[in-house]
Amino acid sequence: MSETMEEVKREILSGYPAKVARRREKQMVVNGKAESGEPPEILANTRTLPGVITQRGCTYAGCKGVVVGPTRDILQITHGPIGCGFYSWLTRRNQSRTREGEDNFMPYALSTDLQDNDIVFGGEKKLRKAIREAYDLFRPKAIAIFATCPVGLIGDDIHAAARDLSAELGITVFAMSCEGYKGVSQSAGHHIANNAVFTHVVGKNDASPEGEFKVNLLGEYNIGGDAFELERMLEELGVTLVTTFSGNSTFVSMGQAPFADVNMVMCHRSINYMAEMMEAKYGIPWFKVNFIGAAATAKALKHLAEYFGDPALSARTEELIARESAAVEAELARLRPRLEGKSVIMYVGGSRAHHYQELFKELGMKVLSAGYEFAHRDDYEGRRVIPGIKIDADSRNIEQLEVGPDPERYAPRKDKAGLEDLKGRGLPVDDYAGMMADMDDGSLVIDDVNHYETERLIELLKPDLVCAGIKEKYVVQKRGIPLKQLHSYDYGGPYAGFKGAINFYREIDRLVNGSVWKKIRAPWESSPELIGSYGSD
Ligand code: CFM
Repeated sequence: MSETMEEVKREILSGYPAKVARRREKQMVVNGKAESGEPPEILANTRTLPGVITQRGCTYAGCKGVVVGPTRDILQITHGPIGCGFYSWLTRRNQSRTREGEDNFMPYALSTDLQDNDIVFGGEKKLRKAIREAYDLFRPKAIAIFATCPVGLIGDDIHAAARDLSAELGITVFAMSCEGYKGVSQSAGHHIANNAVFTHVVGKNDASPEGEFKVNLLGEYNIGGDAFELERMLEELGVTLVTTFSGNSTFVSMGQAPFADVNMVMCHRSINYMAEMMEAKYGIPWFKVNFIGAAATAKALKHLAEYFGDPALSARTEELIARESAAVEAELARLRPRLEGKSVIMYVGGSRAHHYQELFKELGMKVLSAGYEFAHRDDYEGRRVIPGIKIDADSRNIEQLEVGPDPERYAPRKDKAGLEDLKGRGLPVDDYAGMMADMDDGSLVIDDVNHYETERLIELLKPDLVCAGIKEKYVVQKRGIPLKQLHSYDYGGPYAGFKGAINFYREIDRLVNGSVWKKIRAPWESSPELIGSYGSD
């Protein structure tokens, strides 16, 4: 198969001018563990070539939309022209459940609505006025300010405004210089948000949560209710979820994060900075989990029980897994025969293109090709490559916080020997092995896939299903191939945990075995072809 994939790759690259082909070649890799047993190197986290229709989003999207956005009681103000605020208004399906007496500002979109005049004469005064106005209206515990592109260009000092207003109002006000152009993708925005939340929110609440086993869940954003499903399981196990970063979270719960015994990291890409900083400052270790897929969920829960090493917790965990797996098995027995051998290609974000492969494996489906939009080499090849990653001007642009042990609160939860022992038993402590290790040799791994490549891949690989997002959806479906959105879940979900797995199996069966796709005729199949040429030809 690797030979055919090399051919597929060559064929796609042949459509490019030589310079573009040379660059894209490094971002399209046929997977194989070769002699070393390690996956091949891929080029990632670099600028998208001008003119290419990428799937990526901007730094502001990663900061506001992804990491800080789901925290319901932080009032969030976009400093910029109205478009950025408007288009990030409730567009990501991060759900939240407000409890009695709590604030929920998520339905609102607040923006300073910068005008030409502000661009010329400066928008800082307007921002200060907006913060005061928002405070008077909502009386929040915390306000977060997000900069959009023009703000960085005109040089408004949003951090000075935040400091002054924090002192004036007596609440937490913090700002993030997350201008859209700050990085090569939304990934830079994740890092900026991690830094700000770690500095201004984490550890700012001294009320210790109750519970024998306390955990934080990092990199889970409660899309389609995924986090609700995980909360349910943890509660049944008697494990206290101190906070999630940041699905269904609050300013209050994030403030308590340092009380946790361990951090479980779901989406490594968006939150690994937070995991590392919390370990350095408070001594909380982290391990990688994947709650997408029934087997992966069982593994993650077992790892959690092993971390605590408590026999009663282990017994409860085994019971829960046995109980919930029965329903999963029954559904698989029904649906696997209908899906076995079908193929899928998937290009999503910075973690789901990996996580969702578990569910397809359970269905007996084959992942021919997969890729991330904006992940880094470690998300593909594993964290062992981090020391060798070249720091370029774009990544140097993003502040790397220097974090050391907190003089009062640093308390290693496990000693070195304890952590080594856990690693020896297969717990991915402080580690992520990346996507390629889990993919077949000969599958095609693509970073920052673009529109042209997606079309060519469909023609050449003829997959039964494509997984991507809204930008790709209708182009693919008009060709008579179902597309499952793995960002928004197409208004479905949850897909995490055991119950989520069942939801997903059913959805995939509905899509792949639906008869509607065969009835689709693209307009060009019945209309005469139009042929044109350039005047210069
Ligand atoms: Fe992490 Fe995410 Fe993802 Fe992501 Fe995103 Fe997302 Fe995503 Mo869309 S934090 S990297 S920046 S798992 S919004 S909830 S689905 S691209 S794969």
